[in-house]
Amino acid sequence: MRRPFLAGMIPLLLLLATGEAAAHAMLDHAEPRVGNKVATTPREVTLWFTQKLEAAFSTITVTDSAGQRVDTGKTRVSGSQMSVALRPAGAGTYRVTWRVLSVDSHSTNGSFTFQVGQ
Ligand SMILES: [Cu+2]
Repeated sequence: MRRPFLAGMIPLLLLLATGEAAAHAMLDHAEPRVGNKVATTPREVTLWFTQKLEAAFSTITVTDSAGQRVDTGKTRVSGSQMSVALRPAGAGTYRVTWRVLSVDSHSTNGSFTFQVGQ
């Protein structure tokens, strides 16, 4: 009986050991992809996180090469995913800045860029 019990404990201990680092909502991936180049301005930017988000305190802002806001200001949150629509804008480097509050009440933030153009 002893061996199966220990074997069962190991994944649990690993989970507990890494739980602290994995506890916050971090950016998992994005569309457009982080650092990627797309031909035309996307209609919206969507971010996926490692944890569910609190809608009231989670926002995305997107600025163009001139630093002007190009997002509509209405971030939509659904589970661990959030998106914001973009106004039509030209070629250049876009910066996506995000701030989220995860359901465990920790806030995290970050930013990345993507390119629009041929
Ligand atoms: Cu956390």
